[in-house]
Amino acid sequence: MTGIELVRGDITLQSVDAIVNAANSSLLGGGGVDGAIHRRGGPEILAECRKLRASHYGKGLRTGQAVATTAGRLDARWVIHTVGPVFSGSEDRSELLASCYRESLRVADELGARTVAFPAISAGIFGWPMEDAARVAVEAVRDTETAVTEVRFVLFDEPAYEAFAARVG
Ligand code: AR6
Repeated sequence: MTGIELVRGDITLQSVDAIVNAANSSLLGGGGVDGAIHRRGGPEILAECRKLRASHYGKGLRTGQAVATTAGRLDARWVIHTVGPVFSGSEDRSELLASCYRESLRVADELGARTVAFPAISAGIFGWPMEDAARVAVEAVRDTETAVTEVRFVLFDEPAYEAFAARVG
């Protein structure tokens, strides 16, 4: 069974098998968690992302999909990059957001990762309201069959932590 842990803090400081990155389809880095992961993880991560782009994702990694690289200097074995949907007020994109969690766990299973840290995907630059991002995240993890034993949501600030705590109970 998968246990859900909540931590308030910086995901780049976690010791886990895999750290999930809220990336963009270019896989070439950005702001938010993505920037922090590449900064602390070092250039090895970007080098692998570039290779993946050249070999498989010339058109970019699609929204809701996930792919793994080395974790470079982070205290983890892998970074799993996933692309969340940009929030839309007119269209329900929650299935794509749920897919980020499911696909990241599927990749984690392929790797043999047992402990996986997630940020609140799409809840920053991509504009998803935190309460709803937490609902989708927790439901998606609970609905996924996986050999991962611990999913750790790492929330950057108190409102994010509270939103997830309200869902996890
Ligand atoms: N540790 C944990 N959570 C963090 C950290 C950190 N070090 N830094 C930020 N957060 P975001 P998105 C929180 O914007 O919305 C990038 O440019 C943040 O407060 O990182 O999926 C990518 O390249 C928020 O709650 O990801 C994409 O272009 C949550 O992590 C785009 O941003 C997610 O915020 C992705 O946007």
